[in-house]
Amino acid sequence: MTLRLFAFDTPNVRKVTVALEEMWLPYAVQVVDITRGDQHDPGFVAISPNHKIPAIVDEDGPGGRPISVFESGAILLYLGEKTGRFLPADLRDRVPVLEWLMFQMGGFGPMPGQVHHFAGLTDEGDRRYGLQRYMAETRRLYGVMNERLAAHQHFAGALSIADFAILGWVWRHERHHVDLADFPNVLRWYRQLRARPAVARGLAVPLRHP
Ligand SMILES: N[C@@H](CCC(=O)N[C@@H](CS)C(=O)NCC(=O)O)C(=O)O
Repeated sequence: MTLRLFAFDTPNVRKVTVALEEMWLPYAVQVVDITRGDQHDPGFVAISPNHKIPAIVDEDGPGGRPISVFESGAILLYLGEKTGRFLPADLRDRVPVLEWLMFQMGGFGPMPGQVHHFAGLTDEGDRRYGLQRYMAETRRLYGVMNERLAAHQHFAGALSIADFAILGWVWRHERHHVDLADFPNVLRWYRQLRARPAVARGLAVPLRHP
């Protein structure tokens, strides 16, 4: 197996497992249990200097030499380049993929991630303010996605790494308290992606120690 994925069961990792399955790339999972602090292991930090999953090591990198990649957006772009799939070669077609990928990386990930954090607090004052702020922004982002998908089957032309990136977080909509029935175009898109066998495999691959 030439490609190792350093992973735990989280939205940013699920983007990558879905992409790997859709691209038919063989890979081995190395669990990094972030609840135990494995992300601070010096061996892992050497490939992921921000102490976060996901990261990959591809023994069969450019020029046949190994390469490591951290940050899920960079990993998706790398895999798209490597396989020539789900990332258009034509610049005009690639721009919307980059736009929606950056939309996810900069907003629709950090914002619902804050909802996950504040929803877990016990102090009611802290909890209320955080949830009010980040749930409003998360719902606004769902509104933007719903608008986009009103006139588009996918986020950026044909199915792309931008869809996989966004899927990783929509997959956790219940945890950030969003009812997809409020965003019918997102619901339609989500159901369509979940019906794909490779997506189902990517969302089911075990990412925790047994
Ligand atoms: N921007 C990064 C975010 C990665 C990230 O936040 N990973 C979380 C899990 S989803 C993590 O490793 N958390 C462990 C920690 O913060 O200590 C990416 O998209 O790869």
